[in-house]
Amino acid sequence: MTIKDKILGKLISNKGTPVSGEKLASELSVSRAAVWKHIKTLRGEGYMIDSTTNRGYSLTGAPDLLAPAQIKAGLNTCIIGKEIHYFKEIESTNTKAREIAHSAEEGTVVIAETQSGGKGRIGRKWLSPEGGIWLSIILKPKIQPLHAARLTLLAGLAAAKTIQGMSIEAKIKWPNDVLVKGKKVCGILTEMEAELDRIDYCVVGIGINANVDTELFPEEIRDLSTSLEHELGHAVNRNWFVRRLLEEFEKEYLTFQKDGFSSILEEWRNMSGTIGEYVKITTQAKTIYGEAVGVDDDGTLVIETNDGKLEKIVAGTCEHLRRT
Ligand code: BT5
Repeated sequence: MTIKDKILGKLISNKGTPVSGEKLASELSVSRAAVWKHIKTLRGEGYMIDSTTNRGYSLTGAPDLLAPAQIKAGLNTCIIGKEIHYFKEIESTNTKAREIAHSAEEGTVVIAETQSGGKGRIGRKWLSPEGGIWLSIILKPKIQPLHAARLTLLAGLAAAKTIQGMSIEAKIKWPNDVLVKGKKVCGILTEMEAELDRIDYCVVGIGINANVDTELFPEEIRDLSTSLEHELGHAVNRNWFVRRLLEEFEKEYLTFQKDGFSSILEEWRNMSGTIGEYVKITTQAKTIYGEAVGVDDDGTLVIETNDGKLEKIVAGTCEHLRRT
């Protein structure tokens, strides 16, 4: 964390009560002039900071930014989000997370206000304008690489539960989308580096259309997507949402490591919008139509095809179709 973020953190935790420049300087081992310089920078970024002679600095207003100090104030986690790397703009938080993953602690988060090259699966693009939540979590799970898909389901469950917590009915579309009224509000991209029998790291990227105007999206995506702001009729407090999301994610992740995947999978099934749907599955090799009848222990989707055969789909794109 930079000195500037530390100063902001102290002002936030003081909840509007002034803290003296001298105290800040001695606690952070910098000069009072340096404290003053950082206060000026924070003001330039939109933080409203009063200064009163003899009493010090107090925070009276903050801009709607996902700055680490703002997220961390009140974040109740042990590993996820202990370290947060923040960018106003970045190509892709997943790409950045992969760059730093080897030396990063498990749970480190990369978050950005906008992404210029947000990534979807298999080379697809992810639109990431201002107002959204675009973040990646670095994980070092002690699981077999072939079980890594479970992390995508776990992340989808955490995102869906966080959205549901705002009284918005969220459903998970296999394998990695969260839908509201059939429209995509969140996408997940899990990437990993692994040996045959061991994961070096996984990066779980989560994109949420929080306060995003999806009407401005290109036509082919517009009607298939929605945002939390649109569903609620008002903007969401993104810092609050990120805290809840990281807390929910950590809860699921710790359960997964301690007790295995079965309870997560059961909750996932309960929130699944795919099971019971008539679907079109496109994999690298083929296209399959049928009813989604289940998801097995590894997150593999089971389809009953029109001729009654069961097909297991490990990876692919799923479309919910209406039965004719
Ligand atoms: C995904 O891929 O849904 C994974 C999205 C992951 C995004 C996060 S943001 C943080 C992290 N950093 C990254 O660079 N990525 C991750 P997929 O299932 O392939 O869906 C991609 C498709 O969703 C696109 O081809 C569009 O049709 C559609 N799409 C693109 N942007 C969207 C948006 N903002 N909201 C809804 N749909 C979108």
